[in-house]
Amino acid sequence: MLKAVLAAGALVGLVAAAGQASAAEVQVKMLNKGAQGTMVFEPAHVKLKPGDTVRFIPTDPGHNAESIKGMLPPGAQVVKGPLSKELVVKFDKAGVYGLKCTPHWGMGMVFVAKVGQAANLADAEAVAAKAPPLAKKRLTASLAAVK
Ligand SMILES: [Cu+2]
Repeated sequence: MLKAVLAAGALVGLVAAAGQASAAEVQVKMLNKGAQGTMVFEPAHVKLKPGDTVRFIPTDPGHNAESIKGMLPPGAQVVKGPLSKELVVKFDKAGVYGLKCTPHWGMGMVFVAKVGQAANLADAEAVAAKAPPLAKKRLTASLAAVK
């Protein structure tokens, strides 16, 4: 009996280890109002491993997720999701990624993902510095948070 319990425990351990090795999915809500204010991605920043995905969920309609020009690693795919639709983005290449909601860029609706080592962090910070004031504020905070 004890032997069987130990075997079952070992099996659970193996399954858990396999789960950690495979890609993870993070869910990000697109909201009119969240804990950090109006027009937000929630969470506003995440740390990922290469191959992980983010599912952008249109909890409130009228939002999307689009790559911010110059805020993605060299060779990474530019994304532009449709308004009010769910979008799943796979982050294959290491680096820092900035995304925005197209209609609410000026209101600071931005998102940052750091995947593995962020070799392009200085470039991303330079882009953030030139963003509209609210976007700049949130991008700068998120870039600092994932550093
Ligand atoms: Cu929006």
